[in-house]
Amino acid sequence: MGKLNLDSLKYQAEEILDNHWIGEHVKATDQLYPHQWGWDAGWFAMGLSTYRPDRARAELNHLMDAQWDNGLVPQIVFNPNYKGEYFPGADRWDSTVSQHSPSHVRTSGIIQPPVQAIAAKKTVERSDEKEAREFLEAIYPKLLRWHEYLYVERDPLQEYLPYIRHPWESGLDNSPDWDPALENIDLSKIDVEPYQRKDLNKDVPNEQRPSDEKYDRYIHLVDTFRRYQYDESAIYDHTNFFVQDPLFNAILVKANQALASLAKWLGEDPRRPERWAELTSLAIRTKLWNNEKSRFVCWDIVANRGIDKPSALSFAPFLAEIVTKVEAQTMYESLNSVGYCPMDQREETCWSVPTYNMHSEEFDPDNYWRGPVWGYTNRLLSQGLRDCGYIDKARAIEKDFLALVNKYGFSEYYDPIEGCPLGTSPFPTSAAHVLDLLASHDYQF
Ligand code: 9WN
Repeated sequence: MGKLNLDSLKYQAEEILDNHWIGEHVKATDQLYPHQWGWDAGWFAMGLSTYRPDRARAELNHLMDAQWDNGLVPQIVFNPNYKGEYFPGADRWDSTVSQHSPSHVRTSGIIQPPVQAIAAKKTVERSDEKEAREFLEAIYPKLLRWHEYLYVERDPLQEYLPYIRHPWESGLDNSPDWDPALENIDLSKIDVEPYQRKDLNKDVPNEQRPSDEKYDRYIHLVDTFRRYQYDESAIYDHTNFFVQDPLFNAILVKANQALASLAKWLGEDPRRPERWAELTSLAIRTKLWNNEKSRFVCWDIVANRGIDKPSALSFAPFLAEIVTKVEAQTMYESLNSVGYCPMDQREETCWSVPTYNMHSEEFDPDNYWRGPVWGYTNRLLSQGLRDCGYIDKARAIEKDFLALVNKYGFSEYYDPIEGCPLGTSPFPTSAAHVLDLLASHDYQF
């Protein structure tokens, strides 16, 4: 591996975010995703806060301004200037059918992992005190409402494990984790209303994107949510994709902890988010740990069974230090094994962390979330490993991501064997990951 010029990476990353800044927020990408995305907005704020905290605050404010009055923070806030460029767009979602959606802006009717409180905490820490306070006083109640929505509307079993009801809500759209639960939808009995994908034949080869068969299921879910006017209990009665995801919930634990410390900073009572964090940690450990396989799994609520897949997502509970020392060591050994590119298998024969075990049948090095290395998962896992004391492994994962970016540019994802860039490029979220990483640690590579 050539020497890493970290100053140059930082400069390039800032330039990408600046070039995608459209006045109020970062455009997720020029062609493929020309709107504001919920969890990307959080990651952008983490990156922006390292050099333009004013923009980090604006990014989060723009997203939270599109919050629904039941607390939902949308996966997409549509920009009317790019109407027709993304599918499913504002018309297909038609958020106006919900009594809860905002009237000044159009959004999708699903969510993404709740990273925003974590981003708000970093933004506050990197802002001047006066601006931080003004920002936080306005955004704190919205963040609290957002978490409350998850516990009230998304947890009908009252287990403190909010569900996702669409694979896009995980952020890891077509991970094999969702395949069994998507099978609950019997396509032979459904006429999906006609649609035309907008992600194909663009700047990304079609084989790197999810299949048409997956899209039929994704769009069927969207159409059903709209038909039931985004009423959560009607959706629960009439659809059958409901999954408790360890990654989503580990992020929620971390976000609750961030919210609790923001509450203290403001002089508010931190006990609600603290309690949520404790109860969700406990629920992940009790319900989602598969003792036989020694790993965390997703839970399919409809089939009432665990979905046991060897994906990067199964290591997520590192993130919130949910594991015991013994479980942590078992998970570490698995994460540092040949299926996920161990530390001693170097240089450049593989790159960590593949999003799916490379020795599994369903592994695909080039297809989206079915194998490639992504910044989001690298960032989350390395943070979790650091928190659990696995510093060398965390640094190896961070170094791999920085080296991939250094060698191939700021791509959306990368082939874990060849290392080559995949998806769209430049990808501003990868730039944000790099900036936050460089601001968080001192590296001597
Ligand atoms: C659907 C914006 C988003 C990311 C997701 C990533 C991809 C969208 C799509 O792009 O998903 O949300 O159309 O494929 O999977 O993680 O937030 O960058």
